Amino acid sequence: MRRPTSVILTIVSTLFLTMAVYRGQAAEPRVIEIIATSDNLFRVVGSKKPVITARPGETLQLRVTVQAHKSATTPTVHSLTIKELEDRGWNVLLFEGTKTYTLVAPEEPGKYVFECIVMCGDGHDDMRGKLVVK
Ligand SMILES: [Cu+2]
Repeated sequence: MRRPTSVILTIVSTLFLTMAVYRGQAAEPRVIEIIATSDNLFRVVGSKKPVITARPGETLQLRVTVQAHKSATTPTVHSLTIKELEDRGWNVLLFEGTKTYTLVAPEEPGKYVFECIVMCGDGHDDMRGKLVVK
């Protein structure tokens, strides 16, 4: 016969496992819709300015749509780069079409500029936005 302590341990660990599964489901990463427009600008859907707001350490799903250049003779390529967070994955090459990238906001509150670092043509110098962590 099993000892009462092991029965209790089994029940407690099952409970914790169940809670972990539920919390995982509740914490589905937020989806942020971003458009890299045909005139080389970032738009964040639902926001007047290209600003992403996140909580410290929040996991984000960036759903990025890249529109083809107006006079596209070569494939359209951009990047979404935060220079100070490059080593944490915030440097993705963007190609025409829609793709989702899972990235984690830094733990340090602040404003971080995201920008395109691929010379994409007119508008490139203004192709940026802000990640606001608070
Ligand atoms: Cu560019």
